[in-house]
Amino acid sequence: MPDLFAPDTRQELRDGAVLLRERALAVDRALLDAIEMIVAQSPFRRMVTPGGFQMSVAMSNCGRVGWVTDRTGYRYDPRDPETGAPWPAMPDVFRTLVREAASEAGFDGFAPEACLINRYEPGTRLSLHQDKDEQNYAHPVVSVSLGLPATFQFGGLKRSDRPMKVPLQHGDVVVWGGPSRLVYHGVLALKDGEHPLTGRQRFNLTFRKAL
Ligand code: MD3
Ligand code: FE
Repeated sequence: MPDLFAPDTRQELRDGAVLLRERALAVDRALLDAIEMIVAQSPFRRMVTPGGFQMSVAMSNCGRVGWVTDRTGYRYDPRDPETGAPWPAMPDVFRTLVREAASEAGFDGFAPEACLINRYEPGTRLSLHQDKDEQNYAHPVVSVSLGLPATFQFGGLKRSDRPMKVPLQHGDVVVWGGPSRLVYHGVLALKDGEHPLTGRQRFNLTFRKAL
């Protein structure tokens, strides 16, 4: 019998997009410690788009390849262009969480080789875009939010489709698969605040099967 009073931790945002509220809470400190280790090797940096604009989001990566942008375009690169070294390895705590969350959303065996780490500070935003630099859209994208809350926007397959707004909070995990894999999405300017674990920052981990 379904428990009518159970908190609705699992929410289908649209076709193929499943929000698992607070799914990462049990490992939040381990995730933040791992981010700290990663950015000690490959520091956060604000990359430049092919159009010549500097992004307000600061980024780093871990895993076999990392997402980068510069004047020549977007790509997945096995090396950090800033250091010339391979990206730090993907920590087991990332791998396990994301594999389990994907499975709960209906995608068994999700083994991403890329993890993009986004850092937001008050005022930072990410304009509407599609994630299209991967080889195979049959795999989902999984995102994990940590720290200050943000308002996430997602629309449809056309930029002109009116976006919906969803608050994403500390510990929330979203799995974007199937018909949702190519929807336009973005993040509104981060409001100022103070989070007990991250201070005036929000981090977002985005896991992709890139190759
Ligand atoms: C829907 N990151 O890194 S997470 C990105 O909060 C990105 O930093 C945002 O968009 C952030 O590309 C949003 C939620 C998300 C991530 C990837 C998606 C939603 C997505 C890919 C396809 C569809
Ligand atoms: Fe994206």
